[in-house]
Amino acid sequence: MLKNIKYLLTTSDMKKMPDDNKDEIVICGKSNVGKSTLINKLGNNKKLAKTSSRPGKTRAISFFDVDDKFRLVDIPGYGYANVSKKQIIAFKKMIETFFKERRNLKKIILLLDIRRGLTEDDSMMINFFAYYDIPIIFIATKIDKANQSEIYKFEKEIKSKIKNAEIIKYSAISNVGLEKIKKLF
Ligand SMILES: Nc1nc2c(ncn2[C@@H]2O[C@H](COP(=O)(O)OP(=O)(O)O)[C@@H](O)[C@H]2O)c(=O)[nH]1
Ligand SMILES: [Mg+2]
Repeated sequence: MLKNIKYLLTTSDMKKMPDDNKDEIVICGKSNVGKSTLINKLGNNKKLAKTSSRPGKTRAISFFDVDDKFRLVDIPGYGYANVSKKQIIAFKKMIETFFKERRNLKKIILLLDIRRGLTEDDSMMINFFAYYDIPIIFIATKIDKANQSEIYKFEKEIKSKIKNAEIIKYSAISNVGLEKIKKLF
């Protein structure tokens, strides 16, 4: 069970990232899906990771120390509101390099908005992680905003695409699923 989460640094430069053998668990997903909110919840600190109601603001990779044992990594969302083509290409390149070269990387937690289901970008990321043989755990966020039939449809869609997918249904409002998420660490 994780206790103390500390913000370390934010960078897009591989050379500036922590240089040790600690494991890293990446939290990723589309912009606005709830990544920063989840990190804040896990660390019990509202200011830990910046949350924003305006999507697409985070543009570098943030590292958080957990109990001096491992790190959580907040990867910018792959939704591209209000950015130039040049910025998108640079961003994609940075993300790709990170997943290809980062030896500390052990697990991916992919957040999906339960009302949106899998987007093309999500599918692309899933194929990419599968290619590099990185295990993925799915968290369906914002279930407070979905009704039973939307939840059913979402689970059916994921399970039809990914065999034996582990899906945790979560809400940062009601805290449903939070205990299950904490047990992943
Ligand atoms: N209703 C609801 N809103 C959420 C939930 N999680 C995050 N949000 C809101 O969604 C917006 C984006 O969250 P943020 O954590 O910044 O997303 P990020 O871009 O993935 O880091 C913020 O306004 C959050 O308050 C949730 O489980 N339920
Ligand atoms: Mg964020």
